[in-house]
Amino acid sequence: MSDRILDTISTPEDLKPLDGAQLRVLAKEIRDQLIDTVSQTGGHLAPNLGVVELTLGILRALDTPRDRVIWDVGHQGYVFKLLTGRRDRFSTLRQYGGLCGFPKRSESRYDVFDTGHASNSISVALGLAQARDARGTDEQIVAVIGDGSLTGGMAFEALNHAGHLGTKMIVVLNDNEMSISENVGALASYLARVRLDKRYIQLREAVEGSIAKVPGIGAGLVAAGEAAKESFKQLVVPGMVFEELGWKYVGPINGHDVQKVQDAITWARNAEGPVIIHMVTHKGQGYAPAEVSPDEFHGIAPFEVSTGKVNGAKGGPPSFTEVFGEAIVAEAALDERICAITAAMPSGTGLGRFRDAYPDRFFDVGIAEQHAVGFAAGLAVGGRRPVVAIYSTFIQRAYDQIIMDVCLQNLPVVFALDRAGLVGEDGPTHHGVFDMSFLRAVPNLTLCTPADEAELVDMLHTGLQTDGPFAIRYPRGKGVGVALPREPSVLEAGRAQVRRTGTDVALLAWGRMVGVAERAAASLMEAGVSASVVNMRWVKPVDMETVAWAAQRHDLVVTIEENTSIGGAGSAVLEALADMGLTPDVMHLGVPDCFVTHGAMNRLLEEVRLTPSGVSEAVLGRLQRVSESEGERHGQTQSRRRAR
Ligand SMILES: Cc1ncc(C[n+]2csc(CCOP(=O)(O)OP(=O)(O)O)c2C)c(N)n1
Repeated sequence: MSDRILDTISTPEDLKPLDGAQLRVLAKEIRDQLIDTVSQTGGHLAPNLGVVELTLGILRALDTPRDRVIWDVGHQGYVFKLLTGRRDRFSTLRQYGGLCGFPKRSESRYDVFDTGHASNSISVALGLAQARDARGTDEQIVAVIGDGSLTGGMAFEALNHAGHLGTKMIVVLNDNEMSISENVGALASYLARVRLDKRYIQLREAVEGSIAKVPGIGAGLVAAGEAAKESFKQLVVPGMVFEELGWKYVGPINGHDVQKVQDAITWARNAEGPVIIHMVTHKGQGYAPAEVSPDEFHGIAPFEVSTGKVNGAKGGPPSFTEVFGEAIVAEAALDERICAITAAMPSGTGLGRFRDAYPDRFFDVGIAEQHAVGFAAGLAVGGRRPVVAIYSTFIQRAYDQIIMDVCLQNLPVVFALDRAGLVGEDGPTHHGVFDMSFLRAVPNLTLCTPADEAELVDMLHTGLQTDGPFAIRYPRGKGVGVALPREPSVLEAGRAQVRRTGTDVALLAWGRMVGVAERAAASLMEAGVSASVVNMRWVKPVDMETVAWAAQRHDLVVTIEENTSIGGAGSAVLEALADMGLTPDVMHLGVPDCFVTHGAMNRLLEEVRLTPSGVSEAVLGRLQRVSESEGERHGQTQSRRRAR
């Protein structure tokens, strides 16, 4: 029998009788559990280690699930999951069929909102608070947002709106000075001043105390009116920026002290209007390797607990991300106009070397994808050659800026869209399966996808030589192991590469699906079906000539893309066929019209049948149906003839 306190916590109510000593033991048990599980499943370790006491304090002060907690991004919600009835399933975290790595309403009634993309929690909380007021109920609404996520425009927009409405709600600002990497921006510097400058706090206490005590002066100051009071406050009150926006500011508070967290929330729940509580925490708290490298342990693959080293064989081909990171440094050496922009993900997008080599040409704009694209547009108008490196899923935030700020004006901005396609354990909030559909609708944009890492180098080079918007989408994970070009080449836009010529079926594939098509062709061959394989390379412009060749020389044309099957590369082929008046038998394979769950990448590719066997079975099934229906037609014709 376990004697862990953690094993006695079935609901947050079980936390309430615990005393300070028991809470400290529980916090240690939670950290051990987090480390143990995430070392096996991989996941967001450092953010969760940093919010153990903060989560305990919130849950003790509130009455959940009646009171509502919204976790911004949601990657720091593991502790919440452990304490809200999901401890027994915690080992299934991020596994196929197991607990999601982010809040999920379908998983628990404690999860109020499915999050994954940053900076929307205050908006959602405000909506919930307005709905509560309209209903006339009195539950508390709490958004927990990190200092990194507070850099996102949506968070500012919501602060602005809520401050104006004066709606009762609580924002817990979890300030650990880190986004994934070090947090950036003027607001981060402001928070640092508030956090670090003890003089603010001492001065505030001293001055507030003395004003109250000295007869005449304190009263005189108040009598001098609001203006004097406000300018005086500005000097001495931390968090004045928030106060000016209509929020009550509380803090800074030690977010590793459960009692202090609990007291602050309890105070805020009785206050009028919107309250922001500034809590200071340490990312990675309690596990030395994560404390030393909180960025590496932000999201980590399975690792060895004693050393903090990631498991698995080193070596093998470099990842697409690494190849991009090297290629852009090489390009920048030859063209001083080239700039690189990341939205808070310098290492995730492979820009670490660029940042070190060209600090003046490197911009981390914070979690601000819309601004990143608008900013790139300005750079381009000013004669620079910006490369915006953003994951496929997060560029969704900047669709309007892509259309209006970049493409309408045909500006030379290169979009390097990493993590395109399925991404595995992070699940539906992170799969990059829409970009081909929403990007190919935009005029002036060229859109391509490399089948291997060598092509990525050439495509980046091609993009930088192109006088107009250019997007490259490439997948998470390792390349296929081909040699990289010594000198990158310019590829002809809209020219596909035929990799194998057959007679029965044409497999037209994009990106990582080219390798899948090649393997499918090999197994089709064994089944007596001869397949051509084309690396289509370009989504826009699509290669009309090759599409026509495929249609005219094969019984069946099959399109294969790691993107939603709606409106993507396969649709481009269908449109091309329609435009050319060609009507071959076509099969259209892609991610089905649903949100694909989380789990190991291979498992997910299997689920959507984008594997060699999935493709070959689909092709054989179709050929079989075609021959059966032809047989039927043939049979009908025969019997009609006989009847005549
Ligand atoms: C729109 C969007 N862009 C980028 C990301 C990737 N991302 C996930 S967490 C994170 C940093 C969040 O920092 P913070 O809010 O301070 O939380 P912490 O991890 O420090 O607790 C980033 C950039 C995202 N989830 N959503």
